[in-house]
Amino acid sequence: EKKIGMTEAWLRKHRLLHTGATRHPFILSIRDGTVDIAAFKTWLAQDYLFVRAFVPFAASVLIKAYKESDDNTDMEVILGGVAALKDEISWFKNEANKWGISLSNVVPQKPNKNYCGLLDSLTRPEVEYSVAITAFWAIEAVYQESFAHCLGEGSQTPQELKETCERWGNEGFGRYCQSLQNIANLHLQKASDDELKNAEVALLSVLEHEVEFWNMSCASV
Ligand code: HMH
Repeated sequence: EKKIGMTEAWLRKHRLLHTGATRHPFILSIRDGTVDIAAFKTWLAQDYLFVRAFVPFAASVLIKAYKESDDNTDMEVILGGVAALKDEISWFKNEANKWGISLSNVVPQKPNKNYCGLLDSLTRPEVEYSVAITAFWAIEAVYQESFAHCLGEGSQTPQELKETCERWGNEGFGRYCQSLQNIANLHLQKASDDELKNAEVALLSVLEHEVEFWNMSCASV
């Protein structure tokens, strides 16, 4: 029998917050087909800015993996994630075009600025690898779990939103998130009490900012 990892234990401990981030009314409205398209467009434009800010954070995690991990498959998993962000940015531009949104005029809203501020603080060299990889995994996993829910059994997701849901809800992205979680668990096993505290706080911050990000998208309509 396999002992559960630290990340699974934390998600159980903070179950309400985790559910709040992955089963938000915005996501539930996509899944049941009642989503307000204005909210979706706000989310799309704001998330484009978020993903741009996510790139330097991802790069900082890559640097930490290179320097601090004795297992070089860590770096390759993260490199795959970093490389995929180039395609993701192109996807956002193309999707915005389809919806008639001009990305050059988008102004980041407060919850987005706050979340990008968290990314920036986690980019600092003094942030331990175990803490950074925990946050990195959580950020990706919230989207994976949220959008996979929109594609699951009985979902009524509108056709024009299915591609968006597939982007994060597909099985390959699910396996990638699982790899990140395994890496995080391995490093948390070796972490000091202080690091563990910091990693748990980082996970909670990510979940809270994700809820605020969804709230922001809904509040725009
Ligand atoms: C707000 N969280 C937010 N945007 C994203 N694109 C992801 C997570 C996944 O990378």
